[in-house]
Order: sequence, then C-alpha cells, then structure tokens
Amino acid sequence: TFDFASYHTIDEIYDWMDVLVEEHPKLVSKIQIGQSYENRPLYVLKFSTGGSKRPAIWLDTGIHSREWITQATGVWTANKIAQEYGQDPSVTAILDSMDIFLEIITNPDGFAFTHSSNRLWRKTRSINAGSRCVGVDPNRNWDAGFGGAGSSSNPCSETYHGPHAHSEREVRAIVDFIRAHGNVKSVISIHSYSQMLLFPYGYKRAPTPDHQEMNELAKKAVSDLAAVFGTKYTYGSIANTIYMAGGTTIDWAYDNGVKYSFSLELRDSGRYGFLLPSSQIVPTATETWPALLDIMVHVLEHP
Ligand code: 0X9
Ligand code: ZN
Repeated sequence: TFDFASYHTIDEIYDWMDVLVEEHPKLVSKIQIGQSYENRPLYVLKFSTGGSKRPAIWLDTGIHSREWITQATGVWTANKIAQEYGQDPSVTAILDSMDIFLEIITNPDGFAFTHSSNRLWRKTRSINAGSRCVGVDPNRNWDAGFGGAGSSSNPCSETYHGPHAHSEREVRAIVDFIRAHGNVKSVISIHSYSQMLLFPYGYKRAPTPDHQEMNELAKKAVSDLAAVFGTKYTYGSIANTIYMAGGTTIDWAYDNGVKYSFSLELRDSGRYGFLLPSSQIVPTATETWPALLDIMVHVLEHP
C-alpha cells in the first residue's frame, strides 16, 4: 500500500492516482488538461458528486518542482478529501455543491529532473532559444504584471519569466482549463518554503478591493493551522509579505475573476528548506488541512 510518509516519483504518484480513482469511483476522476514540454501528461484529480460546471475550487502543488513537500501534501490531501466525504460535515457540504480540482504534479518535467539529475531544479524544462540555460519560472509566466518587478528577462535566472506570458505549456493548460470552466471561485497554489499564507497582489503593492476580507480569512486559517502543532505562519499580500513578484499564478487568477486566490508557502522556515525530511510530510499535510478547509468553507458560504 501507498506510503504517505515518503517522497515518491512521478510514476508512483500517477499510479497512485489511478488507485484513488478505483477506490472512490463515484467521487474521484482523473482528467488530462494537457501535456508538458517533454510530453508528459498533465493530470488533474476531480472531486465531484455530480452536476455540471459547479462552482469549483482549484488546487495546485508542485509548480516549482523542487518543493517536494507540496506534491506530497497534494497526495495526502487528495486522500483526505476522498476519505472525509460523507464523514466530515464541512467536506460533505463543500462537495455536495462544489467541485474540487487538484493538480498534484503541476510541473512534471521539472519533477522528473529533480529525481534524475538535480534535486533543486525549480523551473520548467523548456529550451530557451539563443541560450544554453534551460527552463522558465512557471510562477513568473502568468499574464498579470508579466515581466515586472521580481522577475528576470535572463533565461539563466531562477525567476526567468519566459519569452511571453503563458509560454509554458504547463501554465497554458491551467489558463485554458480555468477559462473554459468559467465557474472557478477559488485558486489555491501551494509552494514551499517559508510558512506563509499569501494573497494578491504580488506585482504591485496596492491592496486589492477584497483585501480586508481575504486578510481576515487568512488570519483565521493560519490560526487554525497553528492550533494543530504550533507551527507559525505569517500572512498578507505577496508584495508586502514575501517580495514583489510579477507574473504569479494567483495574481492572474484574481485579475481573471477568481476572487478567493491564495498561495501557501509550506514548511519549514529555512532549517531544511526544500530538503524537508520525509518525517515532516504527514505533520505538514495534517496542519495544512484545517487552513484549506477554512478557505473552502468560506468560498461555500460566500457564493
Ligand atoms: O518566488 C516565488 O515564486 C514564491 N516563493 S518560492 O520559494 N515558492 O519560489 C513566492 C511568490 C509568491 N507567490 C506564491 N507563493 N505563489
Ligand atoms: Zn515555489
């Protein structure tokens, strides 16, 4: 049986997704939203109890491939959602009227490369014309403040924004999916590390019109997260909490009508950084769960 307390390869996680679907055929399905630069499938787990184009919550993990705690938390969370439907009243209420989409391996080429060659690979694996350096930062590639502060035009940079917005297939697939769906109410993009709950904007310092509501929701979510094991998270807008960053996922989502757009930076605060020991997978996922539920319940209650 699958070990949630270990880090896994792409093949192991893709195989496990099929097992989850087999175990919960009425709730969970697997859809493919595109292909990566190196032609790996981009799989998304869909949690749905019926209807069509119900209001939806989008979750992604692993858009930065080296942030292994995030894909591992994605796996644990997928299993938790499937287990708690019909048990936990909040999960049941959420899935009785909304759908949840979860892309666990959002950057599969980068993830494969972190296993085969360079554990600390962050970007995509696309070839950059005229450069020996490979890859684009998929959290600088979105069409919201694209090319702005906190991104680089140098293909050798870890924050290279790419030749144009949505140049990366892995980004474009999500853009096309969210646009075609048309009823996504929340995007939660999960990164590591630094223990933060962030919301727009990252490309400018100005607050969004929804700043106060999102700030209060974030405050509650980090408080419920801390209640589990005492892990402290800070929260606020990207630009005022971590740094300016143009072209991020959640700024694009927010500016395209997805009001409840958040990003988590999971454990830790720097001792292990991206090399978080596997002994911390289950504790990290366990404490993150109430924060995710707070956001999802808030979305449910604010249609
Ligand atoms: O630089 C980034 O893309 C994020 N930090 S990370 O160490 N995960 O690379 C911070 C940008 C803020 N946005 C999100 N966390 N989505
Ligand atoms: Zn990241």
